[in-house]
Amino acid sequence: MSRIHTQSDYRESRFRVLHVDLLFDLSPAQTYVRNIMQIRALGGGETLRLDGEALELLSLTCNDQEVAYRMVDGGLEIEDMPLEATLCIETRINPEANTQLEGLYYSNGLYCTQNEPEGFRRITYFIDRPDVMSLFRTTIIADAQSAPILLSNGNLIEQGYKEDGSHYAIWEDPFPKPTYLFALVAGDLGVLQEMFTTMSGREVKLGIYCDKGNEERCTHAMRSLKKAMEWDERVYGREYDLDIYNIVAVESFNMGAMENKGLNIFNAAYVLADEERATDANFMGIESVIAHEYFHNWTGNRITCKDWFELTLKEGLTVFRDQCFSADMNDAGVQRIDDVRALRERQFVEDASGTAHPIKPSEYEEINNFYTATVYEKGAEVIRMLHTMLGERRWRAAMDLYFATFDGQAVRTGDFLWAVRQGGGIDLTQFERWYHQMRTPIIHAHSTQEGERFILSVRQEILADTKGKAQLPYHFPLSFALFDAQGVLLEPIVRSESVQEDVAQGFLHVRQEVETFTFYGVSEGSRLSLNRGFSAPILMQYAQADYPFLMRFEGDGFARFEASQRLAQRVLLEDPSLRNDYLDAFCAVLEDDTIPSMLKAQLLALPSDVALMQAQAVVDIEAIAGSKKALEAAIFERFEHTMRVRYEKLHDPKNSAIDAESMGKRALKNLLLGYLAASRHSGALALCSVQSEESVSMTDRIAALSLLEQFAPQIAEPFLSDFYETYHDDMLVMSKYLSLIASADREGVLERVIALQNDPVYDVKVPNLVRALLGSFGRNLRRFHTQDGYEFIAGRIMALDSINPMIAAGLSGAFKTYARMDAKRQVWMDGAIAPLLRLETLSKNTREILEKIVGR
Ligand code: HT7
Ligand code: ZN
Repeated sequence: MSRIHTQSDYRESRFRVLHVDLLFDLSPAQTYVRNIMQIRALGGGETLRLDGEALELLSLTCNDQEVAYRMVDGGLEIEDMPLEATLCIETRINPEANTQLEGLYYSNGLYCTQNEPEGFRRITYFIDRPDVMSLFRTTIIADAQSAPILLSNGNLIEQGYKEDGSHYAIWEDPFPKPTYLFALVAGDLGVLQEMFTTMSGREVKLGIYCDKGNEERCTHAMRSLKKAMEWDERVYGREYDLDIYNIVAVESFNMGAMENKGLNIFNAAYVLADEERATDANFMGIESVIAHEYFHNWTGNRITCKDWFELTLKEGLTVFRDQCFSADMNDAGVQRIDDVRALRERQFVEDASGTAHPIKPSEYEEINNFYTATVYEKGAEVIRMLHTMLGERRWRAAMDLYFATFDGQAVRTGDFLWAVRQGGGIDLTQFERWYHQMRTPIIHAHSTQEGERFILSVRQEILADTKGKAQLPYHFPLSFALFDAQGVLLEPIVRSESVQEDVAQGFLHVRQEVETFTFYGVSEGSRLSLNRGFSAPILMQYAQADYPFLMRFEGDGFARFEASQRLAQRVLLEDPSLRNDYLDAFCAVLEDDTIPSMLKAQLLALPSDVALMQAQAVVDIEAIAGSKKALEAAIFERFEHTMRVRYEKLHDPKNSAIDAESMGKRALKNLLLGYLAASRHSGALALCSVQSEESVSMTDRIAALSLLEQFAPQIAEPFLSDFYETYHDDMLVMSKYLSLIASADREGVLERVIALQNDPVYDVKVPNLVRALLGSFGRNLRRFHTQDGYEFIAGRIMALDSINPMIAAGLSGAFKTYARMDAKRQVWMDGAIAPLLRLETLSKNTREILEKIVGR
């Protein structure tokens, strides 16, 4: 039976589990688990409740005696517990039948675990919550032939063979940890091993395990891991703490990766890469996810969450850390553009929907549904605002204090904010609203010039929450720059009613619902740039912004990108007469050879469909598609020749290197190729064919194939068949293939997607393939948003729900735009979703998401 969990439910556990001795005798359908726990009660005679799910209980003893217990919903209870007890519980589980991929599962010949947030209760009876931390010792027994590699957390202390052909390994983790960080892997794996010397001179053995034969494809991940380890030492003074750091790449995994102590488990998509089969985006993604999981060792593992309402404590902070790492490793401006784009496309959509929630949710039915863009990405933006307001030096002082004070504990965001207040010397009373309120604030700015005075007024429009409750204005840093008419940056003096101690750092503190700032010494004709670097997660409405000017003169990469997107958006949705202004600015950027290619590719791209959908009160799909087509045609008409010449210059078919320059050139070249191909002219399509044939880089080939599939399906066909023939054995490349087909805006996509479900490369039990085929179709603007599209996806959600509810709930997110669709499409969506909601057996994962979307 499901129920709503609220923050006020929290009661400290009356029991500590000091030590756990686990023994696994692995077999695909019948794994035996023995769990011996040393339990200390805070008071005598109390009832111990242990969580348990999908377990076959074989025996239970307390201090070597049979003990009475009661089976309850979701676990069992033992009354009258002594102060000290050794509980021994034997259970049997079926890893092979575990298609929901939580707990211990067996897939593709590999035993593997996923325990965050509540998977451990599917392995054995336990107090399965993040604030109960124990020392783990784990013995794994398995068939030596089929599972020569046996891994768990911590250090390997013993291994050996048994007479029956099995072997065993004993692992011991010296750090107390909650159950969600427990991990076990067993199978026949290859490994790439290297050493890392920490800042204090300790040697750490790094291992990346993968399917045999793929070891070479782990080198980028290994390089990324070492860079992350070095970065955390240099930037945060954090050193790794065990002698071993292992990563395992698995094919069937619900999420991107998992930070289990000393034994990270990764979706293979975030580990394996080589220049032939991975795209540039894959390489970047690997660097970032490897770093993210590594950074969790301090922000998540050493200091963890008191309960799951605190998820953003570890996730928001760790995303912020991985974003800063990626910015340091690559072009910081481009990184920021990518991060903000991802935030807007996922989190802003969520915040505008029925599933909106604060970064620290106040209630949940299924915690798995709260690993969201809001908790992660908006959570990171909240941390970034703190970082901006403190500056680098005070931020580091605050973080040092956080680590020193809470190491080894399960804490709350309140504890973290205490360290920020103390270390940073800042009042966060109003700022804390970012943790408890939802919806994206809309900031209306208006400016006037009076002689040398430039007056800016800012009004916060704060929307009500999903229950209609009014919410309050925020405190946030608003970065700005003023340029004179020639584009020279000014250094004006600012005055306002509120204290503005950080103007010299380039930002204003906005606190009131309405605030006015006066800038002195500003010459006539100056232009203001607001929310530079996206200093706050807001929707900025500043009608007077001079976007063509900012596209030319802004030095901040994000603000420049924003100007180009906003100008294009105005042309596309509001005022087609601005088209020439946009084309002139486009021309200036296209021909400016001082702009690095990667940034140029961003500046010349049109806003995505999702971005445009968000800008409309009621989504008008035909208008978006139609106006985009028209602007693409205008770009082609005016720049065909230049784009072609530049394409030829940038095209370097035998180069698949992943240095910044090569990746930048590919990004720009493929963007230009997109504009050329959209014309459907035979010359442009021929470029795509040639590129798909001669390029050695997967980025180039996928780009060319996607364009052919979209604009000339008959030409695409033989190339796609060839691609399929070459890579049909590679799940990661086949994911790209499925996604390419399901994303194309062409006739017959739905039929192709339906047919591909029966293709031998597709497997409904492999989440990557489901996301690639069905998830991509759910994001296909013109093809998904039809009655047939809705019904198809709803039907797939129903089928998936009994196999893997997390993946079914994830796919349900395709309907998140429900509240802003036109009446006709809302009726279609209602019709598609209704049978799901009528289904009594529907998982609480999927039900919670769909009910919120339709506003039940
Ligand atoms: N903490 C891990 C992610 C994770 C997750 C994601 C979605 C749904 C359920 C989940 N359980 C665990 C990886 C990370 O954030 O680093
Ligand atoms: Zn994380």
